[in-house]
Formats: sequence, C-alpha cells, structure tokens
Amino acid sequence: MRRVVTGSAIILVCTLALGGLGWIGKLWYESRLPGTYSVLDYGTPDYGGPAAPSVVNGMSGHQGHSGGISVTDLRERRADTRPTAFTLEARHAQIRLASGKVVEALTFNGSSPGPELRVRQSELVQVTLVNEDVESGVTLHWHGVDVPNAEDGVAGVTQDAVLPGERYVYRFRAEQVGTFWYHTHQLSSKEVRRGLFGAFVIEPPQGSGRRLDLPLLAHIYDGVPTINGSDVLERRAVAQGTPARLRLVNTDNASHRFALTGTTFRVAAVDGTDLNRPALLENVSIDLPAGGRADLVFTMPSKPVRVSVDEWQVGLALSADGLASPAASVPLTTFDPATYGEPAAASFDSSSQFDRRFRLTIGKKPGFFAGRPGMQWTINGHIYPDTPVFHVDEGDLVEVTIANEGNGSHPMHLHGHHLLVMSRNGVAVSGSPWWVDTLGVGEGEEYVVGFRADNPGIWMDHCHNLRHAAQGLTMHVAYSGVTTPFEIGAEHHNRPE
Ligand SMILES: [Cu+2]
Repeated sequence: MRRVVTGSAIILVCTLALGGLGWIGKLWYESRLPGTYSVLDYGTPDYGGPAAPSVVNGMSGHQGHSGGISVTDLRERRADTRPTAFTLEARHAQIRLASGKVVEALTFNGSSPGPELRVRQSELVQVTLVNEDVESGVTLHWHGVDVPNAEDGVAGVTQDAVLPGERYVYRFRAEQVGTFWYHTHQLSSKEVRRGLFGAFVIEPPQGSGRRLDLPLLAHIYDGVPTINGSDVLERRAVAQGTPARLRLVNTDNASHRFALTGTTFRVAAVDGTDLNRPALLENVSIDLPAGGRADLVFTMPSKPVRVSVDEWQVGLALSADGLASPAASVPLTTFDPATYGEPAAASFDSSSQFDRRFRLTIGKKPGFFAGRPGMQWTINGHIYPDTPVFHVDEGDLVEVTIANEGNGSHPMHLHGHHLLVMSRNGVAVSGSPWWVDTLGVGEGEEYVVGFRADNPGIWMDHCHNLRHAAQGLTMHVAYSGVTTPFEIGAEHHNRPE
C-alpha cells in the first residue's frame, strides 16, 4: 500500500515538475525579443477607463502606416525666425577632476557636464549633434522640455541613433521658462552615467534678472560624487546683496538630498515650472528624484552660504571674499512641494472631467526579461515589452494613478508633457499647483496626476533610475494614429535605455 502511494506521489511530482518546466520554458520563449522591432508591436494596450476610446487605435507600426501620421512629421512648423544655434560634439575624453582623479568619460565638446545651453523664451533653438567617436551611437533628449515629438531624441522611437561620423539637427521653440537638461537617449543607462548630459536653461524674454544664476548638476562618475564635474568644495566670491538663483539638477540615477545653508531662500520652481507664492524657508533640505530639478532663489547675506548634497564633501561655498569654507550640513527637515506655496487656478484640477483614467502600478515578480530569469520590474503586472501602452486622443484630459508596490523609489518621467500632481496617498495637494515631469514615487506611495494630451506623438514614460529603465521599467503613451518608422535594434542598433 505504502509503495503504491509513494509511486503515485512520484508520478504526481514528476508531472508537476514537467508542467512547471514547460510553463517556465514558455515564459522564457515569450520573453525573447527579436533583433528588430517597433515599440508599438509590443505592449499591452490600455485605453483608460471609464471613457471609451473614441477611436480604436491599437494599430501597430505595421498596420498603422495608412492614414496615420508619422512621428517624423511632428516637428516645429514656425521656422520663420533665425535660430539660436549650438553644436554639441559627442566624443570620448579623459577628464581630470579637481582632486586629480581621472575619469574615462563620454563628453560633449570635451567636457562633462557638456556646455550649458542658455536661451530666452520663444527663441528658435537649433542644436547640431555631431557624433565623433561614440561607437554605440548618441541622441539628444531635452529632459522636461515639451518639444514636438520628432525632436524628442529617443533612439528607435523618434529617430535613429546618430553613429560615429554622423550628425543630426534638432530644432524647437523654447516655450517654457525654466531649468532643464539634455542627455543622450541611446543606451542612456551607460552613456548618461559616463557623462553625455548638460544643463539647458530657458530664461524669460527679459533675462533671469539674477546676477548670480548658476545650474548645479549633481552626478556620480565612477563612484565619485561631483557638482558640475568638480569633486571638491568649490568657492566663489559673491557680494552681499547679490540676487541669486541656483538651479539644482539631479543627473544621477538615485535621488539626492540637496541643502542650501547659511541663508533663507525660496523654492521658486520645480521641474522648470514656477511655484505660486513660495514661502521663505530656512534649514530645509530638498530631495530631488533622478532627473528632477529645483530652483532656489535668495539674496546673498553678509555671512557665507553653502550648497551641500547628501553627506558629500563636494559642494559650493559662497562668501564675500570667496575664501570661506563653511561646514557641510544637510538639515533633517525636508521640503514638501505638496504643501508649499499657495493654491492658484491651474488649467484643470482634480474636479475636472477626465477623458481617460489610467493606473500605473509598479511592481516586481519572478519571470524572464529578454530571455534572462530573475525578479523583474512590472507595470500593471506586465514585464517589458508587454508593459502597457496608454492610448490617448489629442485633446484628452488624462488622469494617471501612479502606485509603487515594488521596492525602492522610482522617479517616473513622462516625455513631452507636464503632469499636475493632484494628490499623494489620498491627500490632496494643498500648496501651489505642482507641475512635474519627473515624479519620485517612494515605496508604497500612490500619486494621482493629470495631464492634457496636447502634444501628439509616441512618448516614453519610464523610470529615470536609468538602470531600472534598462531592466524594463519603461512604457509608452501613444496618440491615436501616430506611427513610427523607427525600430529598436535595426542597423543603427537603437537601444534607448
Ligand atoms: Cu526605478
């Protein structure tokens, strides 16, 4: 009797094991990606309830060619003025940091960060990208600038990667005043980390009006923390009474805590958008998600002030004689944009009639990503490339609930649009209208955000911890009828992440 039971058990176990192996084999098989594919060939279509789609636009890149509009046609039309022109040459270079450490970097024009590009509102910006010797190819993405889709710089979606010896011209109108940055969007998890980025500032037509106006880009090269490419405490002479604007930019993969000590200050803008009636702050630190920005304004006091980041020794000291070295200090109280400033009318709010409502839930599950087993990032339970495609029509008012049920925090970045943050963990935003393009979503947090679908195209929506994005924490927002002739892979080896 016992032998019969044991025999049955063995058969049952074997059957389950074989079935399990078969199931795992199927998951592996389905996770493999072809050498070349259109991003619209994959993805789980989502039309956003409760509104029914007015047009069923589940067209893939293949089916959508007839009657659709190509991303290449979505460009700046008003080219009536003479452009403000820049050239950025991507090349390998050795960079010697202030401490003497040498970094094998990828640079624009020989430096990293690349040159600061500064223009005034409504100028026509023209940037010629030249790839001298970056073998894997390069593009330029204008982080936070809601450019026409053809200028968005995503390899395999809006253009081909620019290979060594090639060039590519970007042209767009600078409409938004604020602090932005540019970076490559080809193999960005490797190329941005190694140095292919820089500051992009759009001033009001009359200029910024600040005698000290300085972008401060925090980045880690080869494990070495830096600000504007310096790994020591930089000192600068600033006269008392000088109006100052510090444009904090986090170009790193992790979120960082910035501090300005020795003075009171205001957070004038977040992600390139001014805040309404920002209050005076003191001894408050500012957490910036990867890719995020904040502009701090203050009047230079008689005593020295200092910018610090985390526990880094690197920093910026400002004083009358330029010699002071105030100690690093990062206050424990953290700036909260959800309650800062005063409410003001925005173009819509949480009580508006939304045409589409989506959920974007970040999680993790065991499975295969590109043929490799492991714990994988998921969006709404799907592993890339089956992560959702949010389909929208031009003009839609769109609500997205972003929930982080995975581990760690995820700086979610939607291209081509700004998101109005309406609530966090069920609590309505009570301060200034809070517009973002990069929203740090902490573990267990849930945000409700909204945007107007007013910039047709195929747009990435991804985690700006670029390592996570390369591991599949990426998806797309696609407008009805928009198609792309570009493909991931292909002869330009397009790989946006
Ligand atoms: Cu992430």
